[in-house]
Amino acid sequence: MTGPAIVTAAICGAEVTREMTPHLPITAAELAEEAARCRDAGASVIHLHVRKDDGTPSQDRALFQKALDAIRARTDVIVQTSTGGAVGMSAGERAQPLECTPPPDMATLNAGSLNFGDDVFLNPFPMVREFARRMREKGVAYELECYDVGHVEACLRLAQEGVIELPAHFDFVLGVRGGIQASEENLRFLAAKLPRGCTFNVAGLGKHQLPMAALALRMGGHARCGLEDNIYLGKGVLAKGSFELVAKVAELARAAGREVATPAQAREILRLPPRRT
Ligand code: KMH
Ligand code: ZN
Repeated sequence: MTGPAIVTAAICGAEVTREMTPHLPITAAELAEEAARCRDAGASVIHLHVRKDDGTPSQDRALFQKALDAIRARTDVIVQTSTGGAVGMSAGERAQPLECTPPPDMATLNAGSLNFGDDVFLNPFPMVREFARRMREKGVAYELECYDVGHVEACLRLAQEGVIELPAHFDFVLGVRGGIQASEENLRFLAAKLPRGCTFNVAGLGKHQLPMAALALRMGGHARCGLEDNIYLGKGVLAKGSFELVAKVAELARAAGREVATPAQAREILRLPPRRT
């Protein structure tokens, strides 16, 4: 596969704080500014979390609406809202971005539970089924978040149940303490599990972000980067924003002989309808 490569920018997340990096966008205006910078650097998808003004992670519908409106006014990127939120949030809290108008193009669908550092990130099957149902109802495409091999197998089972449809777009999150770790062997093992026609994205955590992106791009997959997963551009050097990481991943894509996908090309690859207005 040598088609265009989708670069997803995870610009905010729920765990990174301003104490860890002063470059974290928090308000709707900052998120929109960062989304536009990432688009200029080569991102076609923005993975979006929101925060309260004091930086606390939130899944509040009104905050998502404000951020979505601000991003849509600035740039044509595909916005993928989180339904993962932060550990400990209830299903009701987490599902709120699906209620925005118009709904987001995409949302994450977390495929299974796991230890998440010293916490537990809960995604029991009834919750996954309900989130998938709501996404279908709203016409929101899902990216299947898999933190371990069992999550990929769970997706295949959910497809057999008719909860999700294949082919679908997967995100392999590699390196959570409690999930599958970031290595070439693991990524190849996960990718080999996908049925024909499925696409995958790789989100390597911390120092694994750029090497795993490079590998995924050589394998014909897509790559996610950004401050949600990694705040460093190099050893001890903070990225001035997710856009610097996007620029690096875009270079890696070109080095792998891939064109960097525009939002229109990404829509085609991800089987998304035209941009909502
Ligand atoms: N913050 C993590 C616990 C998602 O966005 O869907 C979950 C997460 C996944 O970030
Ligand atoms: Zn996230």
